[in-house]
Amino acid sequence: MSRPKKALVTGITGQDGAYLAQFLLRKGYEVVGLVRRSSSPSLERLARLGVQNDVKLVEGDLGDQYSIINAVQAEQPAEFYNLAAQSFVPESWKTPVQTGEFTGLGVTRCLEAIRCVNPEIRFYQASSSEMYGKVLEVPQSEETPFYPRSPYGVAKVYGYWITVNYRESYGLHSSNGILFNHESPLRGHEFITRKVTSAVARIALGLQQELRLGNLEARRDWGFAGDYVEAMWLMLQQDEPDDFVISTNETHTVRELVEVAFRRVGITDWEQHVVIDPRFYRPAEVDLLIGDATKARTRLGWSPKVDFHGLVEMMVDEDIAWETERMQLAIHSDRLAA
Ligand code: NAP
Ligand code: F7E
Repeated sequence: MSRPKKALVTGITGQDGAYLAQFLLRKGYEVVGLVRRSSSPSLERLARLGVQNDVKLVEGDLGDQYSIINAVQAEQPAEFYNLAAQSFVPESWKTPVQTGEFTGLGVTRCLEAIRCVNPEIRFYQASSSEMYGKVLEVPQSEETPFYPRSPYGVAKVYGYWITVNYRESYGLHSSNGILFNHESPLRGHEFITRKVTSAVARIALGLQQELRLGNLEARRDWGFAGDYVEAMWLMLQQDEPDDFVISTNETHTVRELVEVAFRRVGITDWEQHVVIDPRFYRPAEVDLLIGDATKARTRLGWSPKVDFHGLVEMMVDEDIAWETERMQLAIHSDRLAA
């Protein structure tokens, strides 16, 4: 019997890392996750998908070249998925140097590890639609020039080009997935979709009154993370490395997102609950993102399964279930304490 393929995944504790780990395990892979040292690493997302005991964790940091070489040397994976990054756009104006260090230079450290240890390892880089920023074309495809609008977007442009460069300089099988926004019940609470769906759940349950937001007119092309990790894997199964846009080819405003989420819990006068707060506006905004994933559809045979309404409703429903469970736990522990 042949040995299972092994994949090394950075960012395994994040949203995409959890879904990718689950996807690869179902395909029969051995999954190794690179995690940075912490007194208590957060395995909550892996646990919510029921896979926390099925992945092996090794210590490493995108800021530390030696730790990545060490992990690659010890594990000898067939595939390397680089999902780790400082990924929250507003944070990148507060910590531009650190964002450049991890989100940008971190990619070179991964590629260097592959080049030094085993250039046959296939590499996936988590590139982003934020690279299009102040868009020069609508919709955006693999041919659209980049114009990033945040230190995060700038760092991702660096990561994109170094991935192309190692492919061209050293013949590595290194590919960029240019992923548009993708969300899920595991999304971090600071991102707009989860911020809205968790607040809507709490408002519906009487736990919160208002929701403070920034620009309601910004548009995004939102898909489901569970669908997008399949595209990452497909890229590494191709004979030749390449770059692919992954998107739904639909765009919606933040306002629509808010309306759909409140409607799910039967609230139509949502304006009563929403407060516009200038703190959530950005120094430079990305106004209109809409992807053209024709190349992924035709070459990879990939298409998204969950649409915008399905996604928002799934997230609201899971947040209601989650908040209800927390309330019940709190009541139970109060009773025990009494
Ligand atoms: P996420 O939930 O924010 O997860 C980020 C992951 O990176 C976490 O596991 C985090 O670990 C890890 N990390 C951060 N700095 C690190 C470091 N110095 N060393 C090692 N690990 C580090 O992000 P996501 O939404 O899953 O996104 C995955 C990747 O896709 C990111 O590169 C993101 O920029 C990119 N991307 C995301 C989207 C999207 O819409 N979700 C779209 C395009 C591209 P800790 O648990 O230790 O913090
Ligand atoms: O913002 C607007 C905000 O923070 C979406 C990351 O995964 O996707 C993500 O980056 C939009 C922006 O995601 C609030 O101005 C309004 O226009 O959910 P977000 P993002 O910045 O698009 C890309 C593809 C990535 O690569 C990133 O890693 O929503 N917005 N009011 C708000 N956004 C937030 N966060 N909070 C608000 O209150």
